[in-house]
Amino acid sequence: MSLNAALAQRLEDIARMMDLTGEDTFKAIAHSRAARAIDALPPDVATLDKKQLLEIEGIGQKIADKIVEFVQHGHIKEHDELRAKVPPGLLEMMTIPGLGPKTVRSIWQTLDITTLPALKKALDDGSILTVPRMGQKAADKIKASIALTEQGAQRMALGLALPIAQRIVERMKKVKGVKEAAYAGSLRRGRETVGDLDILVSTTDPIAATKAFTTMPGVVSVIASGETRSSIRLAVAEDVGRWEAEGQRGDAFTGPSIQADLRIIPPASWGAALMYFTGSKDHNIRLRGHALDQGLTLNEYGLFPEDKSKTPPQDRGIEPVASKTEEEIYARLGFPWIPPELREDRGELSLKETPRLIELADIKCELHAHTTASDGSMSIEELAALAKAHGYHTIAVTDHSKSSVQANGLSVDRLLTHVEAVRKAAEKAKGITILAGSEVDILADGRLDYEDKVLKQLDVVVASPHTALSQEPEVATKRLLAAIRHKYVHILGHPTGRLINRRAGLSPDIATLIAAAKEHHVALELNAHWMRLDLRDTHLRAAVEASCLISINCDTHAPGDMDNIVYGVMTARRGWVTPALCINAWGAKKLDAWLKAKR
Ligand code: DGT
Ligand code: CA
Ligand code: CA
Ligand code: ZN
Repeated sequence: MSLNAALAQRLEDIARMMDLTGEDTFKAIAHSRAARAIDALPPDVATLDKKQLLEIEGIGQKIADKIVEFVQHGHIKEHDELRAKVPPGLLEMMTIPGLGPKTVRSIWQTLDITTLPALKKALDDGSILTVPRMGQKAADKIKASIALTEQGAQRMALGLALPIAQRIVERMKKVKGVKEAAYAGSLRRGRETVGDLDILVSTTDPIAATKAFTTMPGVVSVIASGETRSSIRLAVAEDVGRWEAEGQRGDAFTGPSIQADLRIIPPASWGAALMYFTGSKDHNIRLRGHALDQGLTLNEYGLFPEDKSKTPPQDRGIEPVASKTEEEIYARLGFPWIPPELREDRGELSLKETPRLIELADIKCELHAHTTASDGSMSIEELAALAKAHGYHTIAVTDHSKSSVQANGLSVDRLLTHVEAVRKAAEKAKGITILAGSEVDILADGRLDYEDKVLKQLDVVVASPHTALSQEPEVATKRLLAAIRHKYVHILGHPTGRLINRRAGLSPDIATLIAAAKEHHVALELNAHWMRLDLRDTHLRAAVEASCLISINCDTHAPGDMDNIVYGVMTARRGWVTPALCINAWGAKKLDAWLKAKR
């Protein structure tokens, strides 16, 4: 961890411990703000003197003294004192979303609970209900949140795992003797979260490959290291550049990590191994059943004649009938090549040919994006330039509506001024269509955040739920139905509002929403941000079955956000989405006609 990161963590800990000990809220907030300032600081704090520290916004006299103390002595006295007062388990409890300092403090003081396991016990035996202002509903919410967090600790989001796996594969490809390297497993199938990374390598020098794998920067422990199989745990940080440096410094790493398995594959069985380790297990089992029906046996070495021997065929020198590529193995079994995203035993082996699923290159517009008018970081022109650089024909400017106060949502007056600015920019822009729209809040009761006469003036309306995300399912269904039936709504944005591993979101009756969306020519969004992926794969599959329109959007706030489209496309493919049903894959004319049909 860099000095800045360590200091930021220390200040944040102080803030949270102040909250827990019931100290002045403003003091706690000041420490939190300083922590963020330090974390975002490009230069190393050790290179700054006190005067320079005071010039940083968010750092005052007292905190500057603590920073100097930390740089000189490696610790902060106040931090040590607070640590003596506050049991460390309380900080862990506060990492559970929805468990704020007030609640944790109150649980601590009433029941003397200082660890997460003790809290879970109190939730199970009901003693939690003796805590002031703690009702059954609140207790249930905490319980669900703990379950979600624990699950999240085990499975990593696709958007974090994919770049790590790509880096490993690139690295392995450069190792002496390596012929092929690829990631397999749930990651290749594009699942929204992955349990571990499965890396396959075919090489003439297994020892070099194993060594390169187990000594890679970021390795925090080597679980196993053998001739054909190794397992490591890798440190994980979103900032991959820094991650590399950390591993090299050999710091004892206590942050999040992920397991990665390496399997060394004989070149002749590459296709069979890739297929086997891509899974899913259920797909493999189904496929093996089909092989057996044809008098064949399939394993990670190839497709062989079945001869009922106890010793595996490859160990008896028997030649496979297919093994080199996935295509030839599927073909020999009478199937078209099945894209990895479909390999979940959800009917994919009934396909007569490889379906033409949506691809990255099909995406030609972004219909949900924010500018500096609300909570985005780009101007209208910058956003349009970015979309153009992605090769898009259209970008929709859809800033937040007035109820989204934290997101700096637009009042009607501000919206109308903004629409004018968008139309001006659209007139000047070359080679890209800029649409004036809004991401309008769907209020808790299903009403929209702007009146009809305002919405009618917009080229595109994305209606999304942002608040009251723990509504009962029936209430949520009614709420979202109202938005779908609204005559000016084009797209239902991130319909459930879930955040992967963090927030369950709404649980509406999806079949009802799909039927209504189809009837009212509304597109259901697949929000491509890897934290959202909302709607999820199974929902999309149901929408596709009903020929309901889908819109894959990045919900762009900052320049890098448009790159999240890869996760959206992977998820869409898992839902069997075709270009015909995805409005972002349509040409400009067809899209324009569809949008105008609602005006
Ligand atoms: P994950 O890691 O939980 O996100 O899911 P996967 O699918 O990556 O599962 P993993 O890492 O345990 O195994 C990778 C693939 O290897 C899996 O998708 C299918 C194959 N595989 C593993 N164990 C078995 C097994 O016992 N039987 C069969 N048929 N295939 C297996
Ligand atoms: Ca895996
Ligand atoms: Ca694995
Ligand atoms: Zn939104």
